[in-house]
Amino acid sequence: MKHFIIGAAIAFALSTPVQAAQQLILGTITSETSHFGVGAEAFFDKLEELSGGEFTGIQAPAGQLGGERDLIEGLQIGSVDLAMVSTGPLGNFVPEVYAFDLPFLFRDYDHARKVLDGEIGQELLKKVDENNLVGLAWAENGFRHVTNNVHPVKTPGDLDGLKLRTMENKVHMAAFSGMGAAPTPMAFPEVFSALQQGVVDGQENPVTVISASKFWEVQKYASLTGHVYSPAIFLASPALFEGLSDEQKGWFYEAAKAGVEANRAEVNRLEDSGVAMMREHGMEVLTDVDKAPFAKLAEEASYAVYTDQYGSEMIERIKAVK
Ligand code: EAX
Repeated sequence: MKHFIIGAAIAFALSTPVQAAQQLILGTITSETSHFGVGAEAFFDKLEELSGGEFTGIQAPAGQLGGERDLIEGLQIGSVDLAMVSTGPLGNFVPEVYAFDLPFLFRDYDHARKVLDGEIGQELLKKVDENNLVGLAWAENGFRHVTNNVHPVKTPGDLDGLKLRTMENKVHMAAFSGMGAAPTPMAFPEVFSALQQGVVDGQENPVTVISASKFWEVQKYASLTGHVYSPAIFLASPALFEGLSDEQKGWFYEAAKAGVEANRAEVNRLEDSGVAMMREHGMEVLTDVDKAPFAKLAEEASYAVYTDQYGSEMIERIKAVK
């Protein structure tokens, strides 16, 4: 079953009083068929199944309800029921989560998924819950790569002076300043037009987002720097969640697990096919990037953003997960 509506229908759904908590809206900022959209569909399918139809839901995709920061603020005040967002702006609300945004910390997808699904991930979900949000499960955005319109990025020197859109994330901004770029934080819904108009030269996102957003229409060069593993997260509003019974809450946690499974499967699919798709649409994609010089500069410039406040124990724990 399709669980998304667009445009005016969103306003109608938001304004139409429905039987309490019967129809829920889940906000994302990528398309309804993206790795987030696929996850949201699986979430609602499972929630409907477990609740025997007591809970149904619709996506508000592609930034219909604003950027990720807006979605998180909406969850906190109760104007948004559910959201599936990257951790980009989440550190502004739950600073401990910045640990997951540190550049070149995660070795690969297997390492990242083991950390997020293990005790460290559970610990940080509890930190999310302590900040007027409900963390249902860690999902996945993907390893982030640099794209731009000026020239191929082979070495950090190629980043010198590039105006690069980043998420509203102070770890990422510090990392790119350290690598020589000029980081420009911006909410995702503004990125495509900013690239089109040349307000920024480039941006950085996983293959999943590059393909879902058709960035090849406004970006010429891509370099698979893989500089950050970008988690995502299923979030619920405390206003919604606190009104549920323990059994009903269990349905939401189970539905989020089903959503993560579908989301990660889509990330795997796009990681396999995304580079070819980017090339088919005219992008020049550099795949054999020497990451070491990028990692040195990025770590020197950004790890202190986290360790100054929390020390390096969590970093060592994450590295120790095999
Ligand atoms: O959540 O803002 C970003 O670049 C995010 O990676 C994207 O919106 C997916």
